[in-house]
Amino acid sequence: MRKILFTAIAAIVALCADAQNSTPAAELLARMERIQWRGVMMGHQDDPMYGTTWKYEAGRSDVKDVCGDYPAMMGFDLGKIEYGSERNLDGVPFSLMRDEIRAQHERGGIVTLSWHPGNPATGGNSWDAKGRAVGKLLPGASLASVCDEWLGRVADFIGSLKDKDGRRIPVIFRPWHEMNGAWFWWGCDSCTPEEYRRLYIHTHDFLTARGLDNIVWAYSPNLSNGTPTEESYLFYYPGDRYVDLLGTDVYQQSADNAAYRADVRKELKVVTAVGRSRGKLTALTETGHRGVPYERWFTECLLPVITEFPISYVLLWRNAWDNPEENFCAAPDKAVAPDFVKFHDHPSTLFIKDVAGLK
Ligand code: BMA
Repeated sequence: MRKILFTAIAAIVALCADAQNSTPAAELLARMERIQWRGVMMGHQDDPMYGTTWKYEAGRSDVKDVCGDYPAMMGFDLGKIEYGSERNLDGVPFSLMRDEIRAQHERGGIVTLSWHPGNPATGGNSWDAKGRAVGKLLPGASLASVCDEWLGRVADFIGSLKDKDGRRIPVIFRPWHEMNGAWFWWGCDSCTPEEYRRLYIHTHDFLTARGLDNIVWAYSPNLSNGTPTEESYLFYYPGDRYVDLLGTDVYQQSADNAAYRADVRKELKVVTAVGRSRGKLTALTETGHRGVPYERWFTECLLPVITEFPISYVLLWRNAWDNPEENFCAAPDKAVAPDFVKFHDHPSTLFIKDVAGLK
């Protein structure tokens, strides 16, 4: 009798778990929660696309060239998809992006997407903060149809991400990032917090109404001015219904390594506290020191701060092939390469070989 009861309970528990995890997004979230117990996943923007000395070579990666392992996370950017362009704002073909997302998924890794769209009010790029575009994009406003056309193109792309069995590949989508800074047209000088939240919610509801069940939603402000509080961190927060993962973008701004560690600590302290109280995953959604001028940056600047907090992942920004100054990760020709190998070998950092088996 007892055995039958236990079997029945186990079956019900499994059914409930199945029902909860029945979408690709829910499965990814559950998987990331499990992986977080093992360490911090390392991520790199545009990793398989180009490196400091090469571009578009199948299978290549600066991270793999340095340490023999792909990053557990890869980031890609949708900028210019809104215009129906074949290549993104950095020249990456969207068809190749789709292939690389599938390859990363098949090797057991995870993908995050950012989006640097043009300014719909001025025709400029993301960094053209003029024109009060956010208010104009909202439902019923003058550019509402442009907004939905653009979101439709994002939806088409994310909807087209399928594995070999035709199942949607889950991705972390991180739209409208760094909104507390003034540099983007969706930033703090270009809209009210209320307008911002409405744009985020509209984006969420639009993609959800298109049937996309493969999106994990990320909220990711930039490093705060001064000391952040839970309240300041949540100033633009659209609400728990719309967000799955809480992040922060923090770059090293000077040669002062201690100042970088202090900046990351002050942000992650708040982000992980909010994550704990709201039951959300957390991450250092963008970081790096342009050019990585310090030879032990990975083990002395990044490692100590990311291992202090229960975050899911850290994403290093790109190693641009066409702009020698725009590089944030290791590469074989860089002085920081041996230090990156040590960072890779540390038990708390997770690369593809660490996570592939953790389903
Ligand atoms: C920025 C810079 C730009 C790039 C953009 C989108 O931070 O790296 O050069 O175009 O990200 O990748």
